[in-house]
Amino acid sequence: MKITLIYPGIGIAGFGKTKQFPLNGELQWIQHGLASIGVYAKREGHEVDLIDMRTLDSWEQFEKIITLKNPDVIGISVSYLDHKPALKAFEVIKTINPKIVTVAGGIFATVFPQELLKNDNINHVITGEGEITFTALLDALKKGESFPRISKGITPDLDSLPNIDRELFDYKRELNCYFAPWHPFPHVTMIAGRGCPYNCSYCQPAERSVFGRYFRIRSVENVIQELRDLRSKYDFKSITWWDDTFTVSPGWIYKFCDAYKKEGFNAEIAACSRADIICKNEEMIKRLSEVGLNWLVIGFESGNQRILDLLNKGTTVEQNYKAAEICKKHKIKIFATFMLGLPTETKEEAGDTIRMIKTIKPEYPSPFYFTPIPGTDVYDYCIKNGLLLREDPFEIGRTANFIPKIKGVDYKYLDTLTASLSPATLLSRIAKALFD
Ligand code: B12
Ligand code: SF4
Repeated sequence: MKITLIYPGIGIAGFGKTKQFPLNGELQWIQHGLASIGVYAKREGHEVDLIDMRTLDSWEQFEKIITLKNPDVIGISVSYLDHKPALKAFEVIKTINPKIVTVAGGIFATVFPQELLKNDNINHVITGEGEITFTALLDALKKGESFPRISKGITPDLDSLPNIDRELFDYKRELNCYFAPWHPFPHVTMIAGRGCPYNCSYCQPAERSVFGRYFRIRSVENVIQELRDLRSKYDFKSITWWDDTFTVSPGWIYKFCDAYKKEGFNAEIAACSRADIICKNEEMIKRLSEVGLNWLVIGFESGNQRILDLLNKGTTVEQNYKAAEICKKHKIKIFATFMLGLPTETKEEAGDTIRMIKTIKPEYPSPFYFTPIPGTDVYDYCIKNGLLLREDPFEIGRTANFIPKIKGVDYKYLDTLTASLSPATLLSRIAKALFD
């Protein structure tokens, strides 16, 4: 069967920006989900290619490509940010050839499948992890068998999945686009595990509706064999780990560091962690820094304990400050995310966050105005209390910007507060807002 996967990542920037902004990762990095589904289907004997809509110039060009390819099945990854172009793509496909079987998956499809089931241009919706069930659908179609309109993806054993097929995308774009400022090229992104054991209310339960309640991680051997393969193909010099909390299992990290060193890898590493994990595992952080970790993304979120508790973050203000000290001690640069303008946040509480940013002085400060993400507990709170400012409840816009998001927040005051931050912070604020 001929399968085309589509990454509709033009929700913010629109068509035709990839060449103009080679260092904007949102325009360049591959999407692991589609690269994983694609390679799995290929392994089972299907012919798979991919359209990355970010590289196209117009809907006319999209139409031409679909007409030319005329595949049997098209699978589209649907996120909130890209759900409009995704829906339009389904419509265009069905206008060109109603016989092409269309499949929707991804986080939007998982959290709000009923929104997609309403749409006649979509034949099947697969929720959760797609590798096994998408391929089962292809096998059924090949045999002329029926398949349910909606199915829940079977959770795969991560070690049994083939290495993702990065070259379904134009991979040189990711090789030449770092995540952590000034990381050397070639750069690759990696994922070791899926799921997160924490329960932050601005993130869950949406995230675990895709990956389940439990954190799963590939074996160290499995990860190392992928890195070996990437080294022989691309000789990479930096890695960004997309795992939500790369450092969640210290035992795994120690084993990984030993294997990474023994295999002679020396790429610089960026990964995500949490303040509480860093404070409880300073030795682990030291070990990671010894093998090349030089950037940690830490969601400090707030400098106020009531707000941290409201977010169910599971961390303390003291841990935020201490985690930053530990990173500095071990020469790890901090990519720090903060949220301002949360429901019920007072001016004093927002001030605590600004003070924290000024005290910690992260190398890359990323403070933004809180965006309620559909499928999360805080989003439900905002809906229940009529706080959303936007009319379309699925239109989240960019999280990384400074525009008003919810009612009851004095954004003018927050603008004044954030204006007092360092030029570096303001620069990152401008850079991040480029496409708004
Ligand atoms: C890496 C990442 C990014 C990168 C994206 C790089 C890229 N090109 O993919 C960057 C930094 C650019 C980014 C941006 C954003 N992100 Co982001 N991101 C992630 C992160 C950490 C990893 C994504 C990933 O690779 N996961 C692993 C793969 C294997 O999973 P997957 O993509 O979901 O795919 C599986 C299933 O969804 C399904 N599936 C996916 N597509 C399809 C298609 C079909 C046909 C089928 C059948 C199945 C299927 O099968 C796949 C394999 O099992 C996730 C958190 C997470 N752990 O997933 C957040 C996450 C997805 N991001 C999130 C958000 C909010 C954003 C932004 C809106 C932030 C912003 N800038 O404003 C944007 C939106 C970008 C967009 N175009 O949608 C949220 C989404 C929350 C929600 N409820 O929707 C998440 C869950 C983080 C969080 N915990 O809150 N992100
Ligand atoms: S914000 Fe991070 S730590 Fe919290 S639940 Fe989401 S992925 Fe897990």
